[in-house]
Amino acid sequence: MEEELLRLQKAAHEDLAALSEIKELEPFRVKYLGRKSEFTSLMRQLGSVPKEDRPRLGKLANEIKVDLEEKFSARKSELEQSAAGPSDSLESDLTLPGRAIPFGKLHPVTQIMEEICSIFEGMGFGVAEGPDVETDFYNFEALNIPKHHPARDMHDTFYINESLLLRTHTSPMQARIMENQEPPLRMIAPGKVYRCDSDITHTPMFHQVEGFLVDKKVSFADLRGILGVFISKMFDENTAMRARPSFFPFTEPSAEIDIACVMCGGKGCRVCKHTGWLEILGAGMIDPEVFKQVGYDPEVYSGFAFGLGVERIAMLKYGINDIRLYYENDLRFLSQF
Ligand code: 2NM
Repeated sequence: MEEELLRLQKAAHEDLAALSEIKELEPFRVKYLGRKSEFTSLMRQLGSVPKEDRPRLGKLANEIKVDLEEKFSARKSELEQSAAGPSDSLESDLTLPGRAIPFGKLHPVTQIMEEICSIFEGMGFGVAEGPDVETDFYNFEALNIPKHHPARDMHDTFYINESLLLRTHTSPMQARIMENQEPPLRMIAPGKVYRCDSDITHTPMFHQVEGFLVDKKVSFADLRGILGVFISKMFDENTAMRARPSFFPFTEPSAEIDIACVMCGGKGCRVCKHTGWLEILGAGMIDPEVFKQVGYDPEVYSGFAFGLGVERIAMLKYGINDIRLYYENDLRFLSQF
């Protein structure tokens, strides 16, 4: 009896390993596990074996039955899996095109800011960033804008308390640099600035790049030279520029720099309000009062400084007419640049 059982188990293992198609599964089941199988009839004969052998043989027969059932169902799922084939499971269809990974990109304001900085770096300027929260002293006092000076009204300042505020320009950083370093110096200060103002050409936060150059015998011609190179690299190479007299508390004389309108080339259009010119930055020769504040001798040193609004330059370059578009986070707008 025991030999019979083990022989049957061995034969079943061999048959099972040889199975190669789903349709062979059922005949195998009938042959080895069905009601009329040799195995079932051996089980029936258990009743007639000597009483002392019955428990041992019964246990063995059961173990073999469980073993065959397990191996049968494992083989069954193997065959079903391979019959399903790769085209039914998307993950392994190697002919499908890959899924594209969308790339992010820099904000248009960041792109223009980096372009401006790299043009000035190309002319030997260093780059320094300062704190957004400034003291009244560096934002105003050191730049020749004392308390109650009417120029403070121009800035629409966000105050934090009596002596702290959100910087209204990045020039406080330049005052800090002049306090700590001796000329010759040429630096730019890029960054966020804040003014309480909001319409289609103003947002309460915007970006500026301000720069300055200090040495012996620096003149207004140097200012025109450096800014002329900047304009020809930032816009078309032959873009015309002009300087108009203006006023800033920290420069004397002061000027507003215009370029020939990028839309009409100077003929006059809606963008330039039919003047043919666009204002792109403010500049001037640093006021001797600023030099005194930072401890430079205005008899020995002179220098020029300038400031430009990054959003405005990006608007002119890309033909954008509403500054608020930059800050609505609409990817349909942002992904165009
Ligand atoms: C402007 C216009 C004119 C300016 C002045 C200075 C400093 F700190 F050197 F005095 N930095 N930037 C300046 C001069 C800024 O923005 C329209």
